[in-house]
Amino acid sequence: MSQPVGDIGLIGLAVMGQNLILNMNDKGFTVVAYNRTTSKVDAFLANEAKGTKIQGAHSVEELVSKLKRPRKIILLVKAGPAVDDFIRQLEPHLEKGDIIIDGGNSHYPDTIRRSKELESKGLLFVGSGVSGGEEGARYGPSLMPGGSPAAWPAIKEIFQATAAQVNGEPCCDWVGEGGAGHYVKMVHNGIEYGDMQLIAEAYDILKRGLGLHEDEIADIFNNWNKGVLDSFLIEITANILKFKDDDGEPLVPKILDQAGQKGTGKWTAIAALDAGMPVTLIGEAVFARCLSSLKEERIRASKVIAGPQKEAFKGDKKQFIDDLEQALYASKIISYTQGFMLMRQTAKDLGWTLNYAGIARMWRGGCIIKSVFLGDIAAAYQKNSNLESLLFDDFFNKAAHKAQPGWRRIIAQAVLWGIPTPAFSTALAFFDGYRSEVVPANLLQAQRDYFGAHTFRVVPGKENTKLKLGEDIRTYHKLPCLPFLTCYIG
Ligand code: NBP
Repeated sequence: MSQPVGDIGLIGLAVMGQNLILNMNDKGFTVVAYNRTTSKVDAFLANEAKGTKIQGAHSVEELVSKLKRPRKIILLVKAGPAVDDFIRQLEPHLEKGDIIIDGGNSHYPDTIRRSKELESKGLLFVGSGVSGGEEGARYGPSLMPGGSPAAWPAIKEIFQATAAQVNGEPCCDWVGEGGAGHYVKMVHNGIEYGDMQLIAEAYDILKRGLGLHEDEIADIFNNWNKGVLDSFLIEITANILKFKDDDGEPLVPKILDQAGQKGTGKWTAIAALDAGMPVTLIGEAVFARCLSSLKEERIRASKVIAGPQKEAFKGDKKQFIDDLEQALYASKIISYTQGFMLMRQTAKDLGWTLNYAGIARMWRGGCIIKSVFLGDIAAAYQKNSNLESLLFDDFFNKAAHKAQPGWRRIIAQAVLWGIPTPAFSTALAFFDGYRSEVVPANLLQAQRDYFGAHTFRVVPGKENTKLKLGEDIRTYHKLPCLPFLTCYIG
């Protein structure tokens, strides 16, 4: 039997799989391709892969037999049971130290489970975020691998060569243990929801507030793309707004305003609730999509619920547009602050060691949220890997301070106009809450204790408060006997 020549195998010849194989082939690796429906292997070899080094396989056994040791096999199939099915099919043909990589959009608890199961059998497992869609897969995605640490040295060369490159650095590094790769990809997707919602709100303010035409708004986005907001999403927004239908009218207003979602934003919001972290902007971005989908109800409501009387803008338009840029920038800082706080908390809870500067670098290219801004985040975590939040970093602290006046003016004006800004507003509410030494949770604690005897702690230095442990505040007010109010000194 001839010596195996395959550097890596890939299962799943849909859009992502085919493009990733072609990309890895371009980088000089010999890839062996397999798909459940094997006719797709033949079609791929006869068409897109014609004239390349790419090899085909018509069974899992044949795929494994064509790979050099340790075998590395990427699954790019529909997330869910298909991944478990393929793992079960592969296992009997693999040996200790071989590596299965799941490059699909798997939910991180599944990745944690799969890593544990395979490691207990001597195999290695990697759950890798792959971002950038079809284009990224073909020419350089952002790759976020995590799982069995022993797998990294074996896959590093292929992964880093295949990933997008920014300033000569690959948008791929080891993320961490267990489900860390898929977790970070999930947060990336959540942040993508947030960025998109912020841009949509800016568009709404310019359109309904200032009354600008799509062409004028596209010019504003093009300008913003030369400054602190320089990013893929701002760039494509300008292009989208310029796009005309056959009648010469902009296309965007003709698109039904009901946003779809595949669930990764929701996963991030749920993960934030589970971790007890205030990732409010991504949450609002998910809810805004939910609200958008209530189209018929909104149409009915628009007929019977009046907002404020619309008044033409009388201020300085140029100043307003500059303020809006700052509002978008500051809100984006808050969204990334929240996303990194979530990853930090989860890493603490699950015992992962995450490389935050590396994560920001991985997102600088090859993915939907790629931006210049991520270079500044990488620099912040490079300076201090223990940063509690980006707002403690000098650069972002100054940026948020500078943006603050315009950010407040924009939200105030939008409120007066009755234009919803859930993402802008929640970002500012978080900012104001985060920078508040005292928040009204003292009253909440008293209420909780009043009706539920939940107890509370007193402020250090106020230990001589009238109320002592086990005493009942209602006795002072001659109130009916509910569960007694208690406090303890903390
Ligand atoms: P799809 O998510 O559409 O999956 C198609 C592949 O899954 C085909 O190879 C298909 O085999 C296989 N498959 C299915 Br469907 N059910 C299966 C089953 N029960 N058992 C075995 N194989 C099964 O492909 P994709 O859009 O290329 O995405 C691949 C992965 O990458 C997904 O997890 C996706 O979420 C993720 N992802 C996609 C994008 C994107 O832009 N599309 C971006 C980032 C990540 P068949 O040919 O025999 O039906």
